Amino acid sequence: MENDLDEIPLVFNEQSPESMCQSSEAFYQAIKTRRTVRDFSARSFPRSVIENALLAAGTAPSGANMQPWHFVVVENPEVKKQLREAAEQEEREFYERRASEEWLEALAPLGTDAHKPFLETAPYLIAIFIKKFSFDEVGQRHKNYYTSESVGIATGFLISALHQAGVATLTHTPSPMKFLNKILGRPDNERPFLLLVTGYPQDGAKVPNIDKFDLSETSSFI
Ligand code: IYR
Repeated sequence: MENDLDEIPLVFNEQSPESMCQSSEAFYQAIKTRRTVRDFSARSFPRSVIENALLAAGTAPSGANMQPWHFVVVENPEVKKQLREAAEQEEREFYERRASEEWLEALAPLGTDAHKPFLETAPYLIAIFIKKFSFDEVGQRHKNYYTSESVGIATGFLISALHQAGVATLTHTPSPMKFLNKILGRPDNERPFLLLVTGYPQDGAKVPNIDKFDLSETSSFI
């Protein structure tokens, strides 16, 4: 019986094994230079860089191709100020009351505190939302699947795309983040996932002297 699947030929760039080894090494060398930056310059860059990175993020695989993400790019200084004020209020609660001793100890090497000046300094903030469900063109509500996994993958694509375009990022997670819906006017079916701070690092920016696990610690081959 003929099915009605609408299919097109796959476009796949096969490489020789030698080229695969080189490409994988080159990508590793490039991505390992990405560092989370907390001191941003106020210098800006073309919005098309952000748009291209968002297009790249939107190519991520997602549960049933529901693409359960929404990105709000904030450039407006007044809105950034509101976000900073709301985030710092939550962060003060976190550092002074909510966080356990164990959590504060884990954060100590990063030197973070409740001050988030980068939310006003950095040229673009990207608020990323998870859509637990969506509405189609006729307003019919439908469920999305594997939403955290999907948005996590898309965010990984976004961070990688920005990095290779020369944009530094900070994955900021004020908690709770409900204020993002309010300030950015997003509906209730969207849950804040992450606030991605993007820009150039401040001249002379420093980062914590920390390293990543070895392959033998993160992976096993059977
Ligand atoms: N959201 C707080 C605390 C914080 C938590 C983790 I886990 C980090 O890796 C970094 C910070 C803040 O932004 O300061």
